[in-house]
Amino acid sequence: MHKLNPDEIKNDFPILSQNINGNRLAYLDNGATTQKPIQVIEAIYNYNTRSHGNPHRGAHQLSIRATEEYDSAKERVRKFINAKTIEEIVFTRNTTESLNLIAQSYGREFIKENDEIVLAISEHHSNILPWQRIAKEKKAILKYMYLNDDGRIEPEEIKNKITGKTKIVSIAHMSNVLGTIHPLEEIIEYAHKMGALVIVDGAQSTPHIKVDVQILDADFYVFSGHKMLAPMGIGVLYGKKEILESMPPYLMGGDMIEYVYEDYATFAPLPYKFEAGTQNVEGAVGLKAAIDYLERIGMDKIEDHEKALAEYALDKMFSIPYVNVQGPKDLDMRGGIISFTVDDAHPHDVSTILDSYGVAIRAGHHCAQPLMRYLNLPATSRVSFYLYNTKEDIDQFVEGLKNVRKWLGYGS
Ligand code: C6P
Repeated sequence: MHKLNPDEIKNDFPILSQNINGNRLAYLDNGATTQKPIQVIEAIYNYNTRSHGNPHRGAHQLSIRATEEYDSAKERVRKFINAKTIEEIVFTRNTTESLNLIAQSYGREFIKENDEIVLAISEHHSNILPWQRIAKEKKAILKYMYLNDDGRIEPEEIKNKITGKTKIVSIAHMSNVLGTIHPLEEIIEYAHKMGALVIVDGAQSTPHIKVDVQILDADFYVFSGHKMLAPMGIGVLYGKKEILESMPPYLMGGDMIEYVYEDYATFAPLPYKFEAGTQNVEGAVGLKAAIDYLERIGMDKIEDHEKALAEYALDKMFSIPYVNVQGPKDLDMRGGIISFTVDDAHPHDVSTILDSYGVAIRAGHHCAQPLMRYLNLPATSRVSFYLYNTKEDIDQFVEGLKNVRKWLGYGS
């Protein structure tokens, strides 16, 4: 199997060819959002110049074309994650909306007093706040699986926290802070044995590793288009058909109904029951083009490439005495996200200094304050890789990193 060629791939991304602060741009903030290849930009342009209309609502050609584009994007997503039918694919705005939909629909309907909801302490706020709200409303109990010193969940922790009272386990496939890939197979198997449903936040995994929802057997799997080369404003909620069917609608409005009477309504079949209001067709078109692009390169190659970049970066970072890398040491347990701190330097300063070297990274609490508190850190700096990143990007980052303490007035 040939490796992917990131230099060739980079040519497809116009934004990456510019200089920032007099330096070539090394874009290492892919955990926050990714850039778009010309193929995605052109697909959106073509849609807007040939096919734009309100889908499912007109008999005229543009409405029909918009409907076809929207539905074919849904089929493309179904195939990408190997869902059984498009009834299991709901388009949302993003991961956040997908998680809120599940909590507000499934949670409101089925969670009862003293039921337990289990999360990992490493969750993004989007996978904590919706559950805090439901737990408070229903007098349910929120429990967390904690991490070991290596940033991983131990098998005993899974068995200690998931019990016969657990109704929901909601966990990220990959942590957006530590890059940890959580042991989903074990968690899902055990949770199902205990009678709980499992929701997987795939915001940081779907763009980078092959996901097969049938093999995984998660009950829900959610992700955002903008972290996988597509535009902002389009996200996905996968749910098993029989579970989605048992859930009430989340938002009420146009296109999610069957019949509306003065004081009651019946609802459209799946997946439209969960898609109230005018849909983001150009987002769906962009997502389809993004999936075409990723699959043309090959998800296996993308994963291998990012692992190689992580290994290359970690090697260099471990050799700098004042750089402290967070998360698993073992490459098999992590993806292409590396959080770190620099002695005597605030992560925001690290990020600002690196920006002057043309290196884009993220710093802060990464919308994971409970994890930061658990790690006893106010914030971290974070690099996150994608298919277009090169060893040259990492060399540029490491070069800047070695200068951070000098900028702040320390000798080295
Ligand atoms: N994390 C980051 O820089 P939205 O904003 O809905 O597309 O994604 C929310 C979200 C949910 N779960 C995980 C694991 C995530 O990483 C994110 C987004 C970005 O880490 C922005 S805070």
